Amino acid sequence: MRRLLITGAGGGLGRAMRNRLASMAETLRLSDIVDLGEAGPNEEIVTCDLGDAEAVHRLVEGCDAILHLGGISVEDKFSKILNANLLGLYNLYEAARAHGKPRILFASSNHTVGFYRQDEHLDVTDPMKPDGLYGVSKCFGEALARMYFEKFGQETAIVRIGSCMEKPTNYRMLSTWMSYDDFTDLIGCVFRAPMLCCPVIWGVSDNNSRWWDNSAASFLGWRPKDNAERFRAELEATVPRPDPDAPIAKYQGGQFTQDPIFSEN
Ligand code: NAI
Ligand code: 15L
Repeated sequence: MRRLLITGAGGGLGRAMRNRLASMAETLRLSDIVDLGEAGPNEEIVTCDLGDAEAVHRLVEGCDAILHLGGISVEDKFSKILNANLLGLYNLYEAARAHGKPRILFASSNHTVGFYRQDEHLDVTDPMKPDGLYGVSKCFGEALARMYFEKFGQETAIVRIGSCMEKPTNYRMLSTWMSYDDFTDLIGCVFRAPMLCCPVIWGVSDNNSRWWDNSAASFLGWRPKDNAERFRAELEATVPRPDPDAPIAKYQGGQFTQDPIFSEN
């Protein structure tokens, strides 16, 4: 790969992936609205608001692949979600269409299905049940990706990430956690696959208590190696058990199901 664009490179996942993906392409083009520091030897840094169509066109030009992590990543005011996650995604796909249709990995979220209960097991054919406006924006993103695939042949891996962080920090994450190493391997599988199309993939490690069935994506050859179970004893020693009726113990989306609709004022 000559040039891999990473949007949202200044966020939690972007920062974790920056070094890990350094060898995946000759050049990493890193983009965000926040400061990304100095460019490394094989890096280019581009400050770009995803809501700015012209800037996004310049950002995408010359890229062979896009890891799209940029955007609002939690519940927030609708105007902010609208700019970054809806308008921003439209801008990204229009730019990709104009510049050779580089393959895209879209960071979707478990919050597209947050209102399923934790005792339900899902595959990618189950209807969406978003748990807030953030989740709805990811449903929009998944639909947009699918439309660009059907209409223009634009390939996207839609990855419904569970909780991708250093380690699980609550009991729910024993089910939803994905390690940085497993995500790195998944990114490699997505960008190396001879044919991708537009699959939905659950971004989750090989956790004993996971809720999501990834068999429809087995063609990618991604075999997550980590398991959140190894953190169970540490959690039990440090984190109190939640009330079984509390949202964090009841719904797959956990606390997001209880977030208010934020006022614009
Ligand atoms: P984050 O919030 O730490 O990073 C997102 C980055 O996007 C930030 O650096 C922010 O400055 C940038 N951004 C926001 N608005 C922007 C705009 N208008 N234009 C350009 N850049 C903008 O989020 P995180 O945790 O790194 O997640 C990355 C992606 O993965 C997000 O799309 C998130 O929704 C998704 N995701 C992450 C999960 C996780 O466990 N970390 C779980 C599910 C989905
Ligand atoms: C997400 O979609 C968020 O971006 C992330 O911050 C986590 O909260 C994650 O889901 C989760 O559900 O744990």
